[in-house]
Amino acid sequence: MNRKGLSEDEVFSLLNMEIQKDTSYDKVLNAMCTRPHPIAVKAHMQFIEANLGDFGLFKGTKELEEKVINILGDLMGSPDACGYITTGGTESNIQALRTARNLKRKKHPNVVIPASAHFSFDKIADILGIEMRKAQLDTEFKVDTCSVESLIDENTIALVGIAGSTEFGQVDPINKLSDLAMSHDLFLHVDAAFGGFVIPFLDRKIDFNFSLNGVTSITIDPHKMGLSTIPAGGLLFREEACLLPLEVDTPYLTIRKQHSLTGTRSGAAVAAAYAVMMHLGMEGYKKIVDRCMRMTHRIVEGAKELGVEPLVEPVMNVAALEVPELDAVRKKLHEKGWVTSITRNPRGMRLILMPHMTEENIEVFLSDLGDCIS
Ligand code: 0PR
Repeated sequence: MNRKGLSEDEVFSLLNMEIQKDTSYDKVLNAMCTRPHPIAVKAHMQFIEANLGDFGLFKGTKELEEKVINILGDLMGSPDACGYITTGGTESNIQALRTARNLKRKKHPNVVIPASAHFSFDKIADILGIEMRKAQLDTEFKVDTCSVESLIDENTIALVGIAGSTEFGQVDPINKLSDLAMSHDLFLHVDAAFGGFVIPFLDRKIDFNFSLNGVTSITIDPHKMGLSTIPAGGLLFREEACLLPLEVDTPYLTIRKQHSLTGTRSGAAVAAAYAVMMHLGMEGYKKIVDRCMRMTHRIVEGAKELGVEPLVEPVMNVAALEVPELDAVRKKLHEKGWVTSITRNPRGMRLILMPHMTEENIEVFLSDLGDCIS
């Protein structure tokens, strides 16, 4: 640390130098985060001091968190759902499976997850000492429920389904997983970190949430398609009893108990999530999702015109394309400023059409893609 403090101007000139190295979202097609809505940013700044780690001091912010959980629960098919605002999908997934592990009390617990599960489940295996059994996918990259069933044994504590997979934006057959979970008396966690703010607004109706009786917990992230500020993840449980295994005593705080993984916790992100959800409402999110889906279909159609086929017809705002000489094409696109990413199996180009993308830029991208593959 420097011995003498710098002036505000000096500090900001240092910050301004660094922020220029960050990528602006304009040509970013690999991210599941986006520019937060201006109202979320304003609310975040207003609540910048609020620490929900000791929510007895921040009663208003705590009330906002309860309202956010009610709104998310309502969106996920159960206004009575309970939970809390986490730092993101990773923490929500950890905490959901921690509950399952603590409730089921197996010596060598395992969880059956789709092969398409996010890498946060590899972290969970390590942290919680749970074996992750990866079930195969079908030809559309949804989990194959026969493969799931074949992996269940007496040490299985939970199943996981993905509603909006990271690589393909695919939705697993949650209704079938729900039946399996109920018939085997298992916990069913649905990772809708990305899909939670998309699927309810699609024209095609897909069952994936608490409306299915076997679903016990859901991850749904305001800081992805919810357009809120980072860090805002959502963890929802169908029943209050699922929160109990997460409880610890907090003797020297203004509160008696805490359920969160982190101690100190951003109240600003909670206020931001509340503000943007109240501002946009169902109609606002529907418009955003409609626009992202239009851009997704346009990119797939435009790619087809160039002879590039999709690996699967998009369900959500994720396009996966079978691009020849993928690495070379991605490198050339990167030289033109485009940030793309990949699907692993099969290998393809993965493009996520987030709200920061524009219809005009999609046309520029398609023209650049044409140049790069020819
Ligand atoms: N579950 C699913 C289905 C996800 O897609 C992700 C993240 C997570 C859980 C974990 O969420 P957190 O990152 O909030 O803990 N999916 C993206 C990914 O890892 C996140 C992302 C966001 C990637 C912005 C890039 C980026 O620029 O690919």
